[in-house]
Amino acid sequence: MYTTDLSGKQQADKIAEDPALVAAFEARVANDDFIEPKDWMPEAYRKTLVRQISQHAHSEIVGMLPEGNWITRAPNLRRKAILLAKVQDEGGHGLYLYCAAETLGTSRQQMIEALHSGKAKYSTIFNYPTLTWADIGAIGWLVDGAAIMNQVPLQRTSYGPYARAMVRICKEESFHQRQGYEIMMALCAGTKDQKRMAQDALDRWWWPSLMMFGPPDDNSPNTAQSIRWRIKRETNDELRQKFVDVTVPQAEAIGLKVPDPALSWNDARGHYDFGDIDWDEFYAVVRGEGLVAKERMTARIQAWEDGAWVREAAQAHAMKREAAKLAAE
Ligand code: FAQ
Repeated sequence: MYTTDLSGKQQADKIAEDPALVAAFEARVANDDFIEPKDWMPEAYRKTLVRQISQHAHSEIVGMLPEGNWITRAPNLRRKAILLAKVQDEGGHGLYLYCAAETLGTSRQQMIEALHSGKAKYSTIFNYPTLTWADIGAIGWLVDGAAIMNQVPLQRTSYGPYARAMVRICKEESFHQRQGYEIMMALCAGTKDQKRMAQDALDRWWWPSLMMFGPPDDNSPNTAQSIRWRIKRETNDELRQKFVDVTVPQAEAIGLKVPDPALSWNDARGHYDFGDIDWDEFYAVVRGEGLVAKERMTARIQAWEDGAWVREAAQAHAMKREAAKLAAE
């Protein structure tokens, strides 16, 4: 596991796992206090956070790629401007999240290296291709919709910097969700071919969107502990159910059919029942066997290398300013 750099901290850790410190930490979490970067925390809590926050950051950054492919092909100037702004927002989300993870003692460099070497995960959803313009609508509606469902509770996650980053991210994601749904509405109100494109996008993105919430609770190794630490506020299955419940009526409202023959409203439960998710597909994508996994990483590494001159220029500028400040003192 690449996560937190423990070098030079072994001694501190021995003291750190003092039961009195653990009890005080747990009492604060139980009291819904935020844990802040300088507070003592169990090493396993720190590692879990670095894992989740860095994976989240990588997802935002890799998530720019499927939509970025369509900036030059957006159907008009208005759609192009909106898509540009959305992709830029995702980049911003990645940056807030990398900053939040850095407060836990892992450098940005380590996290980026872990992504590029294939050690770090990012959301399975971004290993599916965007074949038509309707896919941009489906991503906004379903992928951002799933992201919000997962992220709203994270505004109350127990680690302060992560919770605060989520506030702005959620506001922007909800805007993204609406723009995606609006693209789908326009396509569904258009020609027969446009409506067919919208249905085809829903058919391809529905199941991968349900997979975004992670494995079922009885097969999720991290959920129970993360719920105890109040890192996660709701389980994978609870969030997936909420997503299905709000999204199905949205599909029906624009005349689209969710591609699940087992989908039906269950009056007794007050929820939709839905069909089995193909978990073999999910685990294959997690293992790096997604349809466009290789393309995504190649594009990501290329962008990183192409941007080297920007990072160098920014660093040279910062050093120049620092030198000027020192000279003036
Ligand atoms: N993809 O025990 P659990 C977005 C892994 S942001 C890949 O249940 P946990 C914005 C999991 O890491 C989307 N891997 O794990 C946007 C773990 O492996 P590990 C990202 C997955 O952490 C929109 C293993 O399976 N959002 O879309 C996935 O308790 C549009 C066992 O799983 C976040 O990251 C998956 N889908 O729960 C951008 C939200 N699911 O690490 C552009 C924050 C599970 O032990 C365009 N993260 N795995 O080796 C979370 O809420 C949680 O980390 C979960 C997973 C719910 C994703």
